[in-house]
Amino acid sequence: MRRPFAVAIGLDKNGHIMKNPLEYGKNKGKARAVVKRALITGITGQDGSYLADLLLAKGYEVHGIIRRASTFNTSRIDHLYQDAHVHGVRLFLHYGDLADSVNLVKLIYSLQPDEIYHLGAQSHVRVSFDIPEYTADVTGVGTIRILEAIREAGVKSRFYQASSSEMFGKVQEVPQTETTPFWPRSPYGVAKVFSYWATVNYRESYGLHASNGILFNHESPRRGETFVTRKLSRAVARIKCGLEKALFLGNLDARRDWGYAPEYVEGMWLMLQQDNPGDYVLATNETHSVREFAELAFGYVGLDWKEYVRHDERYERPAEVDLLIGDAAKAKKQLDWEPKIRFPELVRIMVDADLGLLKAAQSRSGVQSEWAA
Ligand code: NAP
Ligand code: G4F
Repeated sequence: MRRPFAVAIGLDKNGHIMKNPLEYGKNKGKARAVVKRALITGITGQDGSYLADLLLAKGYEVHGIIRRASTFNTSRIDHLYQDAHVHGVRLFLHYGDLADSVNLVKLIYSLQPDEIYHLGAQSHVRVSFDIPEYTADVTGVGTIRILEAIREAGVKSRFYQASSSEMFGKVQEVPQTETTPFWPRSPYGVAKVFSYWATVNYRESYGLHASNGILFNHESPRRGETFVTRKLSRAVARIKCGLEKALFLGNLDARRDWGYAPEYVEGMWLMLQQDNPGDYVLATNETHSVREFAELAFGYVGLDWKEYVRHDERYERPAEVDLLIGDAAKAKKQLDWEPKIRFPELVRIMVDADLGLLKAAQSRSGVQSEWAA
């Protein structure tokens, strides 16, 4: 399989960023105005990968910023790279980091994107208690770096900020809306509040078309393996196939408003298509506990969760967000956005996907289990 270094095709043969990637290869000389150009930070993450799928399907030229890593970190977008050779090159990846403002200014200046989707972040709440300063720098100050880069570069890019329901923290109102006051409960939540207000401030100060999506939890088979839903769906598959005997979790009482990620990236895109910028909650308006997720996921494969789930206090947080439930009425009214995939279907999608992955891996290695048979 082709690997990511070759994907950095926004760079010329000397490793310099090309001013206009459409000057590359068979695209040389073609006018750029034909397609919209988007830049995605966090393109290798869950949301970034679904957003790239969506924008490419809409005909966009898509640029993504990836971090240099000693291991491959593009597994969620490898399928797009392969498609690129069939349908023409419309996906360009560039090395960069949210801690590196010079690189961000250079990229934004040279690319002149029509739309910037800022999804990159240290996004794990529990981990943010272990690395609070790093989280503040990347998840918080990283947003100001992008906003300043837009100003420095003098571009007219529309800007999307990946704000979070974690900002509501110790909730002041149920359900939470765009006007509910914030009370963050983690370094991650604090950093996201900073980024939220930075986005509002640059909109008000400089007239940027800058919008906040206040997104409640959204999950998928591409969800990172250490978030609770994916941790559960993977463990259910592995236990069902006899590869594991137990799953260790933290607080089972926490309640979340869980939606399906591909639907949420559509909402991001809709926000940037509006004449005026704004802030929008995206949520399902349903709340379920971690325990309910476990019960449904194990039950789906005929197992009783109580026999397998154990407690480990390492997964508890110093301060917890006990209850999240969002009201997305504004998004419904102004964007015509509403979620279709509900909680039980989401659980089934995730468990089916992890069972499928495991079965495929087992058949590649010749191992059979009762489930795979
Ligand atoms: P994710 O899977 O954790 O992806 C995060 C992305 O940010 C990855 O591409 C990661 O790159 C990149 N990144 C991390 N540190 C970086 C740095 N220093 N410089 C450049 N890129 C960096 O997160 P997600 O679930 O897709 O969420 C996308 C965004 O929405 C995040 O900002 C998250 O905080 C926010 N959000 C998510 C949810 C949710 O339920 N998923 C809800 C509300 C808000 P690597 O692949 O190299 O690690
Ligand atoms: O899956 P989680 O780690 O997601 P969390 O903390 O809600 O954050 C996610 O959603 C936010 C939106 O509200 C995003 F902004 C953020 O970037 C991220 O995508 O934990 C969900 C709940 C928590 O209450 C946690 O305490 O599950 C509980 N939990 C119980 N056991 C666990 C575990 N969480 C994890 N990660 N691992 C456990 O073993």
